[in-house]
Amino acid sequence: MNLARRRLLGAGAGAATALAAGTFAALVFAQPAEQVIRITARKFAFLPGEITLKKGVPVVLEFTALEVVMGFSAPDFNLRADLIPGEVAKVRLLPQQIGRFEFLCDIFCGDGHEGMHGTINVVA
Ligand SMILES: [Cu+2]
Repeated sequence: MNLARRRLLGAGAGAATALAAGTFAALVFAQPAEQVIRITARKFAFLPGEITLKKGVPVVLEFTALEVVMGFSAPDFNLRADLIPGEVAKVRLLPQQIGRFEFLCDIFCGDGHEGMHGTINVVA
């Protein structure tokens, strides 16, 4: 066995270890390019307020807050992010279950904050 081939096999074994250790990361690489969904957070709504995703298809949610610091929280997916004006907050999501799931703003952003929520609709 020549050295180059041995190196190649070594790299393969390393990748297998990485697959076992970091299944999520490996999964992201194995999937087709992620769909990007842009969501704007403003007083006092997410726009769009409902997003429809396909089960098993990874997406990146890109949030922009227009006025003040806001939060994105999707408890059913164990996801949250701070949404800071002037920055784009990226949240990766791989929906595994069909259904309708609420997300909300979890940083007080003014009167009307309590009504600031939206729906992630996961379909087959
Ligand atoms: Cu808020």
